[in-house]
Amino acid sequence: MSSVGGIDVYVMTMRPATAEILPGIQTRVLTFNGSFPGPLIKARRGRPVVIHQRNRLDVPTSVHLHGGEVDPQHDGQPMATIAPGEDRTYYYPNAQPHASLWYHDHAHHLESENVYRGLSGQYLLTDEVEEALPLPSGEYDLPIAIRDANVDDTGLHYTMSDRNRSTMIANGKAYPYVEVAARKYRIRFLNCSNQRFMELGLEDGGEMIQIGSDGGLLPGPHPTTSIPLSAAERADVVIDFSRYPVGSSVVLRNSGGFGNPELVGQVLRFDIVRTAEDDSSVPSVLRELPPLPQPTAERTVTLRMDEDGRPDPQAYIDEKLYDPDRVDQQIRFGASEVWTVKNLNQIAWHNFHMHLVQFRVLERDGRPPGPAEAGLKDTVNLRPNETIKVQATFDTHRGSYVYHCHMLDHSAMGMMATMRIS
Ligand SMILES: [Cu+2]
Repeated sequence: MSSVGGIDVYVMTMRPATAEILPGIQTRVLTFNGSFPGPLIKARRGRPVVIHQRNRLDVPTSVHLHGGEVDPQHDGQPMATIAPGEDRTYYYPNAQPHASLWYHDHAHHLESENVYRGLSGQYLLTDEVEEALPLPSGEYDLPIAIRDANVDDTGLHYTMSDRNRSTMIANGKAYPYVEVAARKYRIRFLNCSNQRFMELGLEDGGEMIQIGSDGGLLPGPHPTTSIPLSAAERADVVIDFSRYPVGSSVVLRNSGGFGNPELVGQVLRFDIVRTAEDDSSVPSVLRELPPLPQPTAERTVTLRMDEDGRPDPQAYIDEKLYDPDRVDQQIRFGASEVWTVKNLNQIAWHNFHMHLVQFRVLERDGRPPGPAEAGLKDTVNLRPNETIKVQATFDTHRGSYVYHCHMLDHSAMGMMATMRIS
């Protein structure tokens, strides 16, 4: 990274590399700068980031900053691809409040496989609101990206909607041991799976304090023993390891999604290896969210995929396959809209992600959302037959953006649409 005139400039090369996902076995993956997952980027509000992306893979790519408020030409749209051998420069203004963002491939029909093979990384945007709080920071602020994969000593195997992605991978390693001090840590969980729903918890049922979600800090801390995370969602939690003796361990478990619990149930092991000073704390008020404006429009969106066992299932928004040449929603710049989103499937889970905006969850099946969904969100989970209401305000950028299911196997099957803000 170099800094030029108040802008942080990065050069990233997307290229094949090998990673030691399973101990002692080199697996071919797709990377940013040879790193699996991609390099962590730290950004600060008011300080733009420019990333020169060089595509040295043999497939087209498009790099999307998930949760970022950016101009359409820098949003990494499905059709705005970087051909193999070509470069593209992305400009991220970082004008929005702090948030735990991530970047990943979004090339049309290829995003599912490209992300699966490794094209994703975390991007932590901070601001003065967050920095003023006494939360654990520096080496005690730990980003952990979790995903599943079908991987063995012959490689990383991709097939659409594979139910055999039974190896859990945290920060690029299967079941790693993470050394921690006996004190509080802030952990930024990202579910970067293609489609796995996760339910994360400590094996001893120990408390975690959720302090943030997709769009930054929650209004107040939420003590819990279980963190549900659908694909692309983030949870920011504080875990106090001082309750464990030095020399002991605690396993982070997953109880969500398909597969043999003996395999998909274990994510990583925290090894408590030393004591450390701790002057951090979790305040009872974390941030103040702006009041919701009076809505100016209401829309309904339906999600459905073929689930009758046909050989080549497709997935739809409002019963239509994604067509990059079609505008599905026309939105007035400045509007604040309530979107009712319904999962029409009886078996399949989905989730709902809008580019450009951090929205608020108003209702889940007619009830107010739980404390974990009380902050700013860009992705929400939808169980079969579930309906959610969200409110989004479109007052930052004009142009066309997509919204889609973030189970990337589903978006690649067509569950994506376009909104135009003008
Ligand atoms: Cu879906």
